[in-house]
Amino acid sequence: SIKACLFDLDGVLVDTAKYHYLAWKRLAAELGFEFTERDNERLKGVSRMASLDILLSVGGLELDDAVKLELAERKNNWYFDMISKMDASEILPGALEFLKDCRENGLKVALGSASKNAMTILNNTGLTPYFDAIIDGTRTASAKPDPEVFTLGASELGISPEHCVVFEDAEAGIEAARRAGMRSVGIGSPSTLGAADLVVASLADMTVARLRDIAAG
Ligand code: B16
Ligand code: MG
Repeated sequence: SIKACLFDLDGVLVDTAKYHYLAWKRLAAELGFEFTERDNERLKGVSRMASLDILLSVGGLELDDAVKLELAERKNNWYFDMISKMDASEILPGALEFLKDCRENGLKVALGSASKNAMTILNNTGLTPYFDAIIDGTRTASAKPDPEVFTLGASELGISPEHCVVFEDAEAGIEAARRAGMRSVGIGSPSTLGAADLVVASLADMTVARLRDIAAG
C-alpha cells in the first residue's frame, strides 16, 4: 500500500521552468548566442551547473570552472529576483487540492527537488506547511537519476521505499524513483514519461483513490 507521496517541485507543483528559461536566455544573450525554448527543455530536472554546461555547449563555448561559477551565480541572481515575486496563484492546477487530499488520507508528504531555491518557492507560494520532509538541492550530493533525493526523503519520513510514490515531470526523475525502489507517476506526456507506473497531464487528474489502483496493479 502507498503511505507516502514524494513530489518534484518545478513542473509538478509550480511552473518555475519559465523563470529558469528567462534567466538562462539572458545569460546566453550576454555571452552572444541564442538559447531557444526547445534548448531549454534539456534543462528540466537538471542541476544548475549541469544546466550551465548544456547551455555553454549550445553556444559552443568552453570556459574554466571559476568563470562558470560566476556565470551560474549571475543567472541565479536574476532567477532569484523572479521567484521572489511568486505567490500562491502560481501553484499548478490541482496541486494544492491533491496535497490536501494526501494529508486528509493520512499519507506522508515530502519534497524531492534538485533546486537550491526550493525553500524560497515553497514559502512564497504558501506550500511549506503541506510537507513533512523537504529535501532540496542544498541537501543532496548526487543529482537525479541518482535516487539520493528520494531515498533521503523516504528515510526522513520513516517510510520504506516500497510504500512510496514519486511525482515527476522529468525522465531522470522517473528513473531516480525506479532506482530508489519506488512507484512513480509522470506529470506530462506518455511519450517522454512512459517508464512511470501512471502518466497524467497534471495533478488535476490525480486523486488518492487513483493511487490505490497503481499500488494494487
Ligand atoms: P536551482 P526540480 C530543478 O527543479 C529544475 O527543473 C531545473 O531546471 C533546475 O536547473 C534545478 O532544479 C536546479 O535549480 O538553480 O534553483 O538550484 O524539477 O528538481 O524541482
Ligand atoms: Mg521537475
